[in-house]
Amino acid sequence: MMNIKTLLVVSSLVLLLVNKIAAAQIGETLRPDEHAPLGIMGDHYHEAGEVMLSYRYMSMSMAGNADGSSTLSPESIATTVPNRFFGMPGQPPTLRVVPTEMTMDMHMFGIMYAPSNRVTLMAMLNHVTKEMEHTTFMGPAGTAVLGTFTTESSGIGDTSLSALVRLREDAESRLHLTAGLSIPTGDTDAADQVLAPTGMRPTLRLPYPMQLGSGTYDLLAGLTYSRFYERSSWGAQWRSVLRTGDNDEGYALGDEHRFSGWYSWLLSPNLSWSARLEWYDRGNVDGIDPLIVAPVQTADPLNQATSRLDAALGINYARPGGHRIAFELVKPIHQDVDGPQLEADWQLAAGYQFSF
Ligand SMILES: [Cu+2]
Repeated sequence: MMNIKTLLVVSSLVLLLVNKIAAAQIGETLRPDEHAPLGIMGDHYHEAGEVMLSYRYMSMSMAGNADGSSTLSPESIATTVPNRFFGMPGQPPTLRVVPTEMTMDMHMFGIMYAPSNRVTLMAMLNHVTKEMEHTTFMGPAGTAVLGTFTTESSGIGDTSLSALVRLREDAESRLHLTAGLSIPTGDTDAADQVLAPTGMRPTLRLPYPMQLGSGTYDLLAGLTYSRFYERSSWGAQWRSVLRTGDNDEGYALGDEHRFSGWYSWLLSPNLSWSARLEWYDRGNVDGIDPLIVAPVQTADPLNQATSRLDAALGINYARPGGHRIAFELVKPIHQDVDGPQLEADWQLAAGYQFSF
């Protein structure tokens, strides 16, 4: 038999929980645009004691090659672009393997918890699948196609831990800082079978864009501002990923910087839509992995930098009880790549968030 003291403790705990859930269920209607468009990470913080669980699916697609802002055909790459490994055994003078398409699918799981009103902690885990299609040209010269092949890598990506620090808040605006660390839980030694210009099918370490993680501890920094009106809002965010040192393979990926601005309109108290512009910049790979050697542009550390202006349209939906659903579609409007390099084509994100 439970004694009266235990019964009292248990029943008050149950009451507390019921009360918390009921409060969340009734809760004041959430503004859908209180969260930025879905492509923005770490866009909001929480009140002390709040927890948020989130799932986000992102699909990215790249197609066609360019150098700078001008497009390049596979034939011109295969016959005119020098292979940096020429002179090593079996390496042709030009890039005889040309990537034509790439897709990346990502499942991201996040948890946010606010130990105080000033600080919200955020952890993000993700699973990534990358696929790249290639055309292999026959032998060391000419435009005869030997065949096509696809490489794939799949697994856990890098894990991030961040703190979001509230700097200023009033009835209409918010400003917060993000500081975090990305932990190299993603592989940097993924391998797959390729079709070489000789017709052989060796299994090789995959080039830089196909690896799952950076292999380095990366610093995450950002600043986010949001301003709210009765039926609309806007915001701006700067976010950077800064690499520290080199990874076990002997290189560091380029730093990444993003500047984003958005405007959201309420369609109803539950639904908003948004338009967003983002400028994205990534540097070249610093150093080289001695096991990444192939007559393909992606194996060159100096063919990785890119600058891009993206435009995005999104929808946010929020309902009482702490549930949120959001979508965003991103399309590049200008790109400048250190080429030859595949160009970004489009990106789609869909997400669900639950806070209590
Ligand atoms: Cu949150």
